[in-house]
Amino acid sequence: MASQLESLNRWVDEVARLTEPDAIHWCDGSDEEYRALIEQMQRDGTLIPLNPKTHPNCWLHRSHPSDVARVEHLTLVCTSDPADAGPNNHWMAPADAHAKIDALFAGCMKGRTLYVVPYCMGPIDSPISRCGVEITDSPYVVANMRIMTRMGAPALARIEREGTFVKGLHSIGELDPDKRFIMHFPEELSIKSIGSGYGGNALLGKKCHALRIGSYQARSEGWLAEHMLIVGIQNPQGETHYVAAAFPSACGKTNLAMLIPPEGYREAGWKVWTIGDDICWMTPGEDGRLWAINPEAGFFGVAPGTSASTNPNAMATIARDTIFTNVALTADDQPWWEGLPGTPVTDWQGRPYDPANGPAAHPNARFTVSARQCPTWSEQAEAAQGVPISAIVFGGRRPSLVPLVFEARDWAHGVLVGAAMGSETTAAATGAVGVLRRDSMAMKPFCGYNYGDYFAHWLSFDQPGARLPKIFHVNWFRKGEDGKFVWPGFGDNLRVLEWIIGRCSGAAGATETPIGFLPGTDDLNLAGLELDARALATLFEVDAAAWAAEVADIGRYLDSFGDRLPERLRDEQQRVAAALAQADAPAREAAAG
Ligand code: SAT
Ligand code: MN
Repeated sequence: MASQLESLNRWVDEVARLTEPDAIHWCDGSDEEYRALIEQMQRDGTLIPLNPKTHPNCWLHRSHPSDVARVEHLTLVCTSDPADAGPNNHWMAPADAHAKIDALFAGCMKGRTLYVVPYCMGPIDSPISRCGVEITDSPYVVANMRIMTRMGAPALARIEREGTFVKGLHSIGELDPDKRFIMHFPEELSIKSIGSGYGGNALLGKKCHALRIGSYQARSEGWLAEHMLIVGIQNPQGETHYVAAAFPSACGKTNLAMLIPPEGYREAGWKVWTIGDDICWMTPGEDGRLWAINPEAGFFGVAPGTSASTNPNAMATIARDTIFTNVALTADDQPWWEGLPGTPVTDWQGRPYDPANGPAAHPNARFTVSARQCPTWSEQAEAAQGVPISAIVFGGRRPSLVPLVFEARDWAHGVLVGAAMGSETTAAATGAVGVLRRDSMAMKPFCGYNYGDYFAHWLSFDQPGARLPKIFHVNWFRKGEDGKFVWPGFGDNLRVLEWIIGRCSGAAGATETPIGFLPGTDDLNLAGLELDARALATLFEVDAAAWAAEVADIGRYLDSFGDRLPERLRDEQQRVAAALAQADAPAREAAAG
C-alpha cells in the first residue's frame, strides 16, 4: 500500500534510494500488524516476554547501554538564521546539517525493513491535532509509536485529506554515539534522527514533533505547544476544572496527572481525571478561553520510583500490555526497579544483579503504555475541541526561598513566573548551596525557536476578549532547617489544586505580596494534615530581601536573550523588583535604626 498523496510517495522513494532498505512496509496500525511485529521482535531477541501470569502481554526491551536517554548536545535546531534558533538551542546551518546527516543515512537500511509510520498527534478528528509520518528502520520504534500516537490508516487518511504532514526520518544507524544526531528543520517541518533508538530521540512524534517542531508551528499559527500535563479536578458538586502544569524532568508530572485524593477528599466526592502527563497543545477558542488536547495517546513514563505508594494508578496502568525498557527482572520474570518490593536477579543489561554494578534498573528505565489503561483516564482526552484550561501551573524543585504556591497577578506576570522557573540541585559532595538551573516553562530542551520570541508569543495571547487561565507557581520541594521536605506532596497536592481552582472561580481568598497572591493559612484546606506552625511559616514565607536577589538574577537571565527579549517582560521584571524594594525598605530602615 503506497499513499494517494504524491508528495508522500515521492519522499518515501527518495528516502529508500538514500537508505537502501531490503523491504518497505506501510503501517496500517492494525492489531494483526502489532502482533506480527511483537512476534518478530521476540524471535530476534529485541523483546523478552515477561511473566504472562502477572504481566500479560508485557515485554522487556534492553537498549544499547550507551543509548538510554535524550542527548541534548547532539540535538540541533537548524534554521536559516542562527538567531531564530536562539541561545537556548544548538544550531547548524540547514544545508550543512542535511549534508552531514544524509552521509550517515546513505545505505544505512541495507538488510533492514523501512517502516512508513503515519501518525496523528491528538484525537483523530480534532482541529487542534497535527499529523506526521515517521520513516524508521526500528520495529521497536514502530511498536512504541503505535502506543504513543494515533498511528496507521486513519492518520494516513487525514494526511491525504490535508496534504501536509511533518516529515520524520529515523534510523538506529550503528547506535554509535559518535554518529548520532537529532536534527530539526522547523522551516521545512522536518526531522532527521540517526544513531539512537531511545524514546525522545527516536519516537519522533513526541519531543521532536509535538514540542520542537510543534512549538514552531504553534507560533506561526497562534497556539501553544507546551511541556505540560493536563489533569481534571472534579469537585463534590460535579464540576470539573482542567489544569495544565509544567515541571522540569523528575518533578513528578506523571504522579500529579494521576493523583489520588487524600481520604477526606475522596469521602467528600473529589475525583481526579487524567488527560495527559507530558505534552499539552492549547489554542484560543471562540469563547476566549484556551482549549487543550494531549497530543499523545500513551505514557512513556519513568519506572524507578513508581510504586503502589507513590503512584498506584500508574501501577494499575502498567499491569498488562506494556513495553518496559531497561528495567531489571525478578526470578519469575516480573519487571523490577528501585522502589518496588521484591528482589531483582537480573539487571537492566541482562547481567546477574550485583549492587557493585549500580542500580538494577537503569535510572531512566521506562514503560510505554496506552493512556486508556489508566484507571483515571478521562474520555475528554478524545474530545475534538479539547478541554478548557482554568489554570496554568509552573513548578520547579526549590528547596529554599519559593513558597508552596502563589498566583501571578495577571498574564504578563505569569509569563515572567514561567520564564523564571527552574530547579535547584545541591552540590552533594560539598553540601554547598544549590545551583539553580533556569528552565523556562520546562521547555529548555524542547523549544524549537529563540526563547525571546517564545516569551513574546506567550505574551501575545493577552488580547481584548481573551479569558485566559490564571497562572500559578507551586513548589512541592521546600525544605526545612532539618533538610527534610516540609510539604508531604503526592495526594496532598490536591489541597493546593483546590485553592488554585477556588481562585479561578472566585471562591478562595488570598493575600497580596510583591511576588503575587498567596493563600492565607485559612484559605488552604489543611484538615487531617499534621503541619506545625513552623512548617506553615516556612511554606508561606516571602523573604523580600532574598526575593530581591532572586528577581535581580532573573533580570540577568532575561538579559541573555538580548534584543529578542520582549520589552514587556523586562518591564514586568522591573515592576516586581520595585515592589520588593518597597516591601524591604521598612525592614532595612528598622535594621539601620
Ligand atoms: O525525552 S523523552 O520523551 O524520551 C523522556 C523525557 O525526557 O520526558
Ligand atoms: Mn517530558
